[in-house]
Amino acid sequence: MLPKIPEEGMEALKAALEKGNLIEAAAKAKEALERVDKITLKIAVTGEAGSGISSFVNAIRGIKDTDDGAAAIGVIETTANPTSYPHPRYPDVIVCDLPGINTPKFEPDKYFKQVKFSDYDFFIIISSPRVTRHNIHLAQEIQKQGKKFYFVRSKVDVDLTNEKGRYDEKGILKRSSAPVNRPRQYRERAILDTIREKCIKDLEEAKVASSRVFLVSKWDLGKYDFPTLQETLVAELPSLKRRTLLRSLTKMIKETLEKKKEQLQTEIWLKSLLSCGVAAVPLPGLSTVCDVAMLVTSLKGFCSDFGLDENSLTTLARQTNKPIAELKAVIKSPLSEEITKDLVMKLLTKCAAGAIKYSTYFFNFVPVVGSVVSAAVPLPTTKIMLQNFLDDVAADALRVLEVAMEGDVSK
Ligand SMILES: Nc1nc2c(ncn2[C@@H]2O[C@H](COP(=O)(O)OP(=O)(O)O)[C@@H](O)[C@H]2O)c(=O)[nH]1
Ligand SMILES: [Mg+2]
Repeated sequence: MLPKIPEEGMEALKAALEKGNLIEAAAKAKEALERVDKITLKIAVTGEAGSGISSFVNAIRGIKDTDDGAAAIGVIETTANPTSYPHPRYPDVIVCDLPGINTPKFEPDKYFKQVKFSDYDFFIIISSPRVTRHNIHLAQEIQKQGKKFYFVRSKVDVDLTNEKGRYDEKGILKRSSAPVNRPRQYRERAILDTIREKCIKDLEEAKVASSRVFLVSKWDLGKYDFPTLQETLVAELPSLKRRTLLRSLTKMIKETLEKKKEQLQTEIWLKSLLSCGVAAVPLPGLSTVCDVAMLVTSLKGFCSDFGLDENSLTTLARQTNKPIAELKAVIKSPLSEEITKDLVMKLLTKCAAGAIKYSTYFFNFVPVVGSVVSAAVPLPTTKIMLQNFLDDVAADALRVLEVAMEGDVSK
């Protein structure tokens, strides 16, 4: 299910991949990335219940809690199910009000499955008054999925009011509440900085430091970090969308290549049988040279099935404006041109050791093939070699395309 990729050109991309045409595939992928403005971004607002998730959803949409269509607020009226709201100014952005992670219906260990975290592209974690283990758990899960989040410390008005209570009308610290590290003079900025630093430190300690922390009060959206947060979000939206699109695209490419690999896998048995001479020449030993020649052809075939040859790479490098070395750097298997009889012999020797156990199993069950036992290259070895090679070229093709699409993320 890939709802975020604009449909145009997707069939062409799949067809190019099926043909092993990396050049066309990369071009189609680039075209898809250029349609970035058409993709919808789903932003999930999450956190512990009661920390102000729904209030934040209303705030970011620029509406009052009492307006029609506002998310329900309150200690009792907790959000029961994830609810989506379109962003009033950016219709391709959907803001989702998620239930709190610690509500009875949504237990922490099942939360991620229940609210389908994988469906969202970007997260905002609301936290107050302190960073809890649930907050950390949320951040870690988001990071695990390779997605980004902002950390919002809500209700800072409450903190400021509480702190203010420790100072007199002139802003001087009252004697009764004078622990060591409180400044004598009331200073709002210092209090806010302390809160922010504490959040950052807690997140860093939990190894989720890539986040940004914003201090917010729903009662004063023009103050603290809410304006900056809005600006940051708007500024980062295009690159967030690009990242999302690239992720979906890579997933789709991977699935298509995987399917292609599965199809080719069905041919492996046949190819190994043929190369061992069972189907072609029932004279073991005689066809050793022919066998290897045939394997050379098979491996070259896999390379061209996945577009891994000098010509394709040269064109791809030119088309994507990347040095060919950069594309080659991610390729682990030999290119079509590098496949020789010598290389095949080397690969077979490498696989032979691994095939011993398997061959015992195989020959017990398929006695008819027993006649090739004396052949220079036993059947399981051939099969394993072909299988390994196929796995490698499929993985190489994916990596090459990833490199080819790379530069488009940072734009
Ligand atoms: N003082 C203050 N109260 C807030 C703030 N954000 C939310 N609240 C209150 O916290 C309670 C829970 O808010 P709600 O948005 O429903 O939290 P949710 O359960 O996380 O969705 C409500 O009474 C809100 O008015 C804030 O920034 N400052
Ligand atoms: Mg709520």
